[in-house]
Formats: sequence, structure tokens, C-alpha cells
Amino acid sequence: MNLKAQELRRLFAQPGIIQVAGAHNGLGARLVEGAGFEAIWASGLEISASYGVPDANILTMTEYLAATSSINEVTSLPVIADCDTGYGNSSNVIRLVKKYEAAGIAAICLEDKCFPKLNSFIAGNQELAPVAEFVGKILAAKNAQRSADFMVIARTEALIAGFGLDEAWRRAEAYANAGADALLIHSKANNPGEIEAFMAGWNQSRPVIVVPTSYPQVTIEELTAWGIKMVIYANAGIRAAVQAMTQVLQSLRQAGSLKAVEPALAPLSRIFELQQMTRFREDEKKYLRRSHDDFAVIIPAAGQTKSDDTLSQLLAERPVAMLDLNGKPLLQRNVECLRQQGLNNIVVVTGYKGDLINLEGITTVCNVEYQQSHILHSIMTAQHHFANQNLIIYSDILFEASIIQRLLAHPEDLVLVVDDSFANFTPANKNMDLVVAQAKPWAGKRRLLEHNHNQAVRIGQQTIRQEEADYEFIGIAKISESGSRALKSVYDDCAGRYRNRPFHEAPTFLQASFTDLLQEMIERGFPVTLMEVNSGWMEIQSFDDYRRACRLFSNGRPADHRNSGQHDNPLNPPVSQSSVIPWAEPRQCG
Ligand code: SPV
Ligand code: MG
Repeated sequence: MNLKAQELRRLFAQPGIIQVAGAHNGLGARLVEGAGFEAIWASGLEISASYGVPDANILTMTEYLAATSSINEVTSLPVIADCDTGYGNSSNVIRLVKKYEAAGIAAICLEDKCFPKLNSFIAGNQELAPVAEFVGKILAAKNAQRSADFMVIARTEALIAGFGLDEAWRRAEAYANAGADALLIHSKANNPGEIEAFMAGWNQSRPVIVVPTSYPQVTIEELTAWGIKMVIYANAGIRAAVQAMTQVLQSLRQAGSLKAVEPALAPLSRIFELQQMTRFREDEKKYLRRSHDDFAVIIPAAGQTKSDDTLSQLLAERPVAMLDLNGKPLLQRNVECLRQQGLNNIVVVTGYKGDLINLEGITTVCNVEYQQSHILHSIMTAQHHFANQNLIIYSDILFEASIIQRLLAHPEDLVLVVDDSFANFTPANKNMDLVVAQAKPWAGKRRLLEHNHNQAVRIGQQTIRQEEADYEFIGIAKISESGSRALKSVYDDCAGRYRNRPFHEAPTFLQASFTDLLQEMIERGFPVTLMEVNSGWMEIQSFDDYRRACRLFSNGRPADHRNSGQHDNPLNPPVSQSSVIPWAEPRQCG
């Protein structure tokens, strides 16, 4: 069934004249439909012009069909394909009909000139095909169509070729007798006189179509009065576009500024509308599944980070997440890294100077009790935004994508990213989240980290001495769907029991750290799995950390440790404090 052909037949069957406009692509089709026309003429002239070649069968049938299909695909209107002479003889016509009908085109129009045709308004070379030959093409077309509704329009160029009305009537009648569904009578006269005369003598056996390009003064009322059934404004669209584009481009070139021509430009929003961006967005929402759509990333950034040194001056003005690292806040760098991993649902819990956290595309939730509470409360403030699976990422760390990739692929339910390198130096951070593990790290040995299945036995900041600790929790955790359920239920249970009482290392439940809840889960027998890393992350807890981070991003991307020149050595920045201070510009954290 060809629904567009059915619709075109319905238009022919109803009273009144059908108004049709030409197009050569999907954009033109949308404009024609938007203007209220009832069908679209896939114009050979427009399609050829859009390629910058003459309307003389320079293009192939495949190219015309591709353009016609691009029109048909974006419009609900029936499309009438201008198929010139059929691109060859009757055998070419048979294949053409199969192809156009299969593409959902409502009708084809064949003209009785010789192949290759030349546009009717170009003088000379307008030789007509013998009537018998063209009748053969119509018979071939009608016989090749599959659905009864598909229409074959026969166009006579008798008036164009200068053979007069008698020849036009003779041919029109022969084509009607061969089964043509409608007749297009073309004229290049500068007034509609011969069209009116043709209609006066026409036997009315078939509906008649006209293309008034050369007699634009004719009115719809006149055409209707003469019994014309369809008028095709074949090339108004492309001529309007060429006129407007020429003027704008010339003015633009002269003025050297877009401002001069802006009033003549459609706003970009109009282009987006013609591209159906709204529909595209809705479809994306409905159907687009990104690989990690079932994850939320929860970033607790509510507290005021304390620092012993110069960094505290910066942190007095902004949360650590909004510290500027060479032109971008720390949080933005992390958000970009997460998005690159397909993690788009990012929830940041704000508190201290929370209004500064205003990155595009993130969700913010405010922990109004940030002054009295600690990180666990911040994380759970966002619990209504938890997804099936969740990542918890502290706001004062920087990390490489590879850590997130490994973590996302980790099969266990509650996974903490841990590092044992703290044992090799004296960290600035006195409050490390230390972990005692079931299996000791293989100190001084090379190891395959992916094959190391280890679990936490204890976790905390105060009750574990550095000497007994195996790992440091770096502040990144993955919690699966069942892990998230367990975490919530343990949290709810403890919230009731420990309301104003000490909870592991915390003086009250409200002041609990994430590690206190993890310790509780370990004690309740929930496996807390460790994913070991030996590098690929850093925290910003001192001015020195901060300065190193700025250096790392000094090229807009992390410096390559192996190849960094002496001035880029992040471990030994040669610059003074004042020369690396990029926060002098107020925009950075605003
Ligand atoms: C076309 O639009 O390609 C036509 C109509 O065939 S005309 O250009 O008037 O011949
Ligand atoms: Mg044409």
C-alpha cells in the first residue's frame, strides 16, 4: 500500500485546485509543508541546480531518486517526482517506476521529449519524442506499478517545442488513452493564453496540471475557472533562496561582519526547528541508552576543607571543588572525565559556598546541615538521586579515567579504590582513610591488580595506625544495585540507633564519615572489596598539592610524567607561589 499515493488521489478526487511547490531536499520539503502546500514537486531543475549542474540529465536516475527520497522521508505530503523523460527508453521507465514506488513516492511525471532532455526554458534542443514511443513509456510505467494508487503523470511539451495547440490536444488524448492518470501541459509563453485555450478545447478526460513559471501573473481563481486541477510552483523556493543568499553573502563580504546582515538571517533556532531538534531530543530521552545510564555519581562537596597552609586562604573563598586548576575548576575537570566515561548523571552535594557550584548539566543537592554534619550525611542527602548503581567520589581529589573504567567494570557490589603508596612517603593529609585488608599488599613486588581480590577488614581515620594499615581509601567507591540497597538499609538502621550517640569514630551519627558506615557494613558481614591502584589520582589538601595539580594541567591536559621537560616536572615545580596563582581572575569560580 502506498499511503502517499492514496493521499494524492484523495486530493485529485476532492473539489478545487491542488497547490504544489517544488523542493530539492529535506529542508525545502519542510518549508513547503510548513507553508501549507498540499503536495511537493521534486523538481528536476531544483535538484540539478542544487548540484550546480544544468537541468539536462547530467545527473543520474540514482541521484534524482536520492534527492527525491530525502524530500519524501521528512514530509507527510505526497511527493510528485519529476522524472524527465524516464532517463532512457521504456525499459528504463520500468525500473524507475519500481524504484520510485518502493521509495514511497506518490507519483512520477514523464515528459515527451528525447533523452537527454533540456530544461523547457532553454532555447533549442526541445525535440519531442514520437507519440508512439512515449505512449510505450506510459504503458510500461502503468504496467510496472505495484499499488493501484501510484500515479503516472504524462507531460506534453508540444507547446514548448512550438507545435501548437492541435499537437498538444492530440498528444494529451493519446497519453490519456494509454492510461496516464493526469496530464501536465507545459507552456513557456509569458501569458496564460495558450493554457486557457488548451483547457477550452480539452475533452476533460483527465485532470490537467500546469507550471506557471513563465506566466506568473495568472491567478488561482483563473486557473480554477479554466478547470485546471493542479498548479505547481516548481522553482519558487530555490529562486528565493538564491536571491537571498546572494544578497546576504555579498553584503557580508563587503561589511566584514555578521552584524550587518543579521536582520536578513533566520535565527539558528529556526534551523533547529526545521531539523526537528525537539523531536530528536525527545527520542533521545526515550530510546538512547548510554552504557552507564544506570549509574549516578554522587560527589559530596558540602564541607569546608581545612588546610594548614596557604591553600586555606583560597578555601576561605570557595569549596575545594571549585578551586581553579589552570582555567577550570577541579570539579569541572572531574565532571568532564566522568562524562567521557558515559557517566552523565552527576549529583553534587553542596553546602559551604554552595552557590559557587554551578556547572552546566550537573544536579546539585544542598546539605543544609553542612556545618554540623560530615560526609556521610552529605552523601545520604543525595539518596533520592541515587540510581540503581552509584559511584561516590570525594570532591577534593583528581583521578584518571582509567581508575573509573576499571571500577565500572568491577563485578563486586561495594568496591573501594585503595592505594598502598602512602607507606612510601609522609602524606600531607593527617586524616587518611586507612584500610586493613584481608590480604597484605605484595610490598616491593610487581603485581597484576585486576587479579587481586581483596577485602577490607577495618577502615577508619583514627583507630588504625599507619603502621598497621595496608591501604589508603582514595575517596572513590562503586556501589552496585544490591550494594546500594544494603547501604541504605544499614544507614537507616544506624540513623535510628545512633542518633545522638557515637558511631564508630564519629562523636554522633550526624558527624559520621563515609568510612564509619563502611566499618559498620564490614562488621555486619557485607563484603567491602578493595580495588587497588598504585597511581592515577591525587588529592588537593595542601598548597603543594594544589600547585602540582596546576602544573599538571598547564598544557590543558595532564602532563606526561615520563616526557615532561624540567619546567613541567609536577613533583618539583620551579615556580614561585605567586606566579602559579591562576585565581587572580575573578571569573574562575563565579
Ligand atoms: C522542473 O521543475 O524541473 C520542471 C518544471 O520540470 S520546469 O523547470 O518549468 O520545466
Ligand atoms: Mg523538470
